[in-house]
Formats: sequence, structure tokens, C-alpha cells
Amino acid sequence: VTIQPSAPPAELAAELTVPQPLNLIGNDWVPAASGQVMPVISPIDGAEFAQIADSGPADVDAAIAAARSAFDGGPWSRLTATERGRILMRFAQLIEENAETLARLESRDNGKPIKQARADMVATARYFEFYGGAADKLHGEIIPFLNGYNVELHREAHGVVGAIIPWNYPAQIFGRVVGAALAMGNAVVLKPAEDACLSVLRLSDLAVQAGLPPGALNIVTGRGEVAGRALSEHRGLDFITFTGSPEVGVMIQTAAARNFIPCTLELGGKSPQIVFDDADLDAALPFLVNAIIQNGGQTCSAGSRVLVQRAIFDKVATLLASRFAQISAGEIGDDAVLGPMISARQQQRVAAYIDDAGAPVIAQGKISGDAPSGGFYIAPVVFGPVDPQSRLAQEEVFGPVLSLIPFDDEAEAIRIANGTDYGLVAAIWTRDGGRQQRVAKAMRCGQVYINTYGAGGGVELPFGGIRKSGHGREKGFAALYEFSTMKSIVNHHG
Ligand code: TXE
Repeated sequence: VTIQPSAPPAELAAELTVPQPLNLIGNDWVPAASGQVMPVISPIDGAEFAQIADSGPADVDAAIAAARSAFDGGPWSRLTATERGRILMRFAQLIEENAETLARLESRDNGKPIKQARADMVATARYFEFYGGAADKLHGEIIPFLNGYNVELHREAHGVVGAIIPWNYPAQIFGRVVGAALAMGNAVVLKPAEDACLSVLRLSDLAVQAGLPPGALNIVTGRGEVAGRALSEHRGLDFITFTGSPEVGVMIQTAAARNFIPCTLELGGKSPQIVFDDADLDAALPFLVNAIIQNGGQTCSAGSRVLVQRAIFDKVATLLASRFAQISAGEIGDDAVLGPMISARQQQRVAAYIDDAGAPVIAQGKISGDAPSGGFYIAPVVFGPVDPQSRLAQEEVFGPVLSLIPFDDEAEAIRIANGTDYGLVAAIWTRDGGRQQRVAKAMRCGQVYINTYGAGGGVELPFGGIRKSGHGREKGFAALYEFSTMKSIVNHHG
């Protein structure tokens, strides 16, 4: 089913072959049971350009029932791991074939510059290629036990997986969650974010075309506190995965505890890049800039704190200032690097952090004269020196706002880097091999980069955090373990 939106701008009409305002339940595109819809606003100009289903508990019930029947004896459960993998790889192929339209849709919906949206689609296809290939490569084990016994360890799907994902990387996060969950044979009910979810709907349509049997993947759109809440509290789930804010993460984990099911949480961070005085600054600079400009700083693994050894603090500040002065938010075209914030709410949130920064401004970029009026733009800014205990250095801003923090020695750098409630990613810039190892081992987080910065890294690399950044690992083979459980079968053969 493909419905054209009410009045899309002419140049977008061709791209909006998105099932809307509909949910995907048991491979049928259906409206919310209540018939309610809600608008989709583009952050580029603040204009409504599509609609989605404003779903409620009845829609979640229907989606979970479809997933349950797919998993419990339905066609999905009867496929071999190899067959599941082939469907995922066919899906990857379809994503590649549709990458340009998907990227343009994502860019319109989320506001990210087209270059970044294109990179997102490459990664999304790669998730399904990777997990398609991995589906039949996770073996069980035989455990040595007593004489006369044969003990097999089986790795099995959880069953029905609930997934709630955010708006910052809709396609990519869909890829990493759905790819791994389906590869292991789970059935999925996913609620994408109301702020950006059209690429997820388009992708799901392609997943059906790739051959996913009914109920393997179900999508319910709508508001967090309604559809999201109904999903997270549903007693029909066997597992739940959430990417979003710590505030909602607590609710998800509480709901999971009440239902006695496991969960994984990915809740963002305050990731440090530590620049020692022997660092190759020419190599570091593009990474220091990009790690906070990419996706407008609305990246869980944004490098939002740059810790600089005092002897080179002024030099690094000057270099960053010259780069930031050249960045304009809201430029149009293939070379644009900085788009708008996702929503007026997010724009106000970031603006409040800038107004209350309480630290000197080192550099500020601009809002481009070409930026469409009505869009949610923020000029990028670097502050420094920033007190490591200040709100600006402790809280996730989720905008193009960089804090420069001086330090004197390795011990102090480690203390400041680890001195927030978060722990997702860290980077170390130094030529000293011993220091690289010492500091990497001392970092309290899930991923460390040495002389590079990957903002979450490739599809192959396990990703996730500790404490307020959440728990569990996505991406890579690690996700396959998260999306499965173990069973031992003990056979006394005498
Ligand atoms: O997140 P929410 P918001 C951080 C970032 C950002 C802040 C707020 O700091 O500034 O969170 O963003 C669904 N029950 N991150 O308000 O609300 C919601 O519909 C169940 C970091 O947009 O957590 C959406 O699908 N679900 C993060 C998803 O949760 C609920 C990415 C995320 O939205 C719900 C996004 C509820 N009660 C924000 N309320 C990252 N890790 O990258 C909302 N949702």
C-alpha cells in the first residue's frame, strides 16, 4: 500500500512512496485502530509534509499478536537460519537499490545534510548484509559433563522483541536492531520516534518485498508516552531494546523488570576526546570538529568534550576557532555539513545550554543566509576553558556545542574523562604507545579510539555503554548474543 501524502512539495512527491499514515502489522499496512493521525514536521523549514498513524494500545496489541504467531509456529519460525539470512541479504540489496531516495527522505524528515543521510543508508544496508551473513554462523556448544551424558548448549531467539528507537539515526538504528534481532529468529515489534520515522516505514516496506513472512517485523508509529509506553509495558514481550534518553530508559528498564524480561539500553553520552601535547594536531583536528558537527551533534557518541593538555590549549583553541568560523548551519546542497536540530523543542533545549554555558566563547559559526525560514537551526559554538564539573561539561547537550577542558597530566585527564555519569566512547590523541595503552585501559566506557574517532564505529564493532549510557552491546557479533538466550539440553544416554 502506498499512499501519497496530502501536499508534498513537488520535488519530494516522487520520494514519498512511504506507507503513511499506516502501521505494518502481519505484513499488512493498516491505519491506527482509532483512526488518529499525527503530522510529520520537517526541521528544515518547520513545515508539515506527511502524516503518520498516532497509535495506541490496541495497535500494539495487534502487532504483538502478529509477532507472536510468526514466532510460535508461524512461517517465520519454520525458516532455517540460512533462509533467514538470505532474506536479510536480499533486503540489503533492496536498500542499496533505493539508497538515494531513502537518503533524501531521511534528510527531509530528520534534517541531516544529504551527505550524512547517504552515509547512513550505506551503513543500513551493511547491517542487513552483515547480519544476513551471520545468521547461520552462530553455533551451539557441547559441554564436557559426567560419563553417560551428552550436554548441548543451544542459542535460541528470545521470542517477541520490542524495540523503541530515536529520531537521530532512524534508518541506521533500525538496521542495527532489526538486523540482529531477525538474524537470530526473533519476531520484532518496533516503535520508531514520532519526530522522524518515514525512512523506517519505507525500509519496512522493502523488508516485506525482500520476503519477510507476515509478523516477523511489525511497525507501530506514534507518541512515546502512548504507543511507546504501551509497547514497553506489554506482557507479550520476551525482550526489549531501547535507544533514547536516560529519563525514558529508566521507565523501560522498570517496565522490563515488572515483566521479568531482559533489556538493553543505549542512552547517549558525554564522550571525551583527550588531546595530549605530543598529538598530531593536523590528524586530530578534522575528527575533533566532525565528532560534534556530525548530525548536528545529535549523536549518542558525539565527541562533546575535548580535553586538551595545558601546554597546547591555546593552539588547539585557535585551530578549532578557525574551523568553526567556517561552518554555517542550514546550507543547502551536497556539501552542507550542518543541518537543523530535530524539533523546536530540541532547538530551545540546546539554546538554553548555550545561554547558560557560563564559560568563554572560543568560536562560533553562523546560520547560513540560505537556511530556510522556520527551520530549527543553531549556530555551532566552542566554549573554553570549561569547568569539568559544570552542567555544560556534565550533561548531554545533543547539539553542535563543544566544551574545551584543560588538563595538566595523564592522571588528571583520566579523572576528568571518567568524571561524568556517562560512559559510551572515548578517544586518545597521542604518539606515545605506552600512554595509548594505559589511558585506553583506564577509560570507563564501551569503545575507545586511539588517534581516530569513529562516532560509534563500523557495523562490525560492538557498541554500547556503561552506567547512564546504558547497558548491553549492539552491532557486531555481540548483538547476536544480546538478541538470543541459552538453553542447555542434558541427555542421559547411559
Ligand atoms: O528522547 P526520548 P527525546 C537524548 C538526548 C536528547 C534527549 C531527549 O540528550 O536531547 O535524549 O530526546 C520514545 N515510553 N537522546 O525526548 O523521549 C520516543 O517516542 C516509551 C539520546 O527525543 O527518549 C522515541 O521513540 N517510549 C539518544 C524514543 O523513546 C517513549 C537519542 C526516544 O525519545 C516514552 C535520542 C515512554 N514514556 C535522545 N517517551 C541516543 N542514545 O542517541 C518517549 N518514548
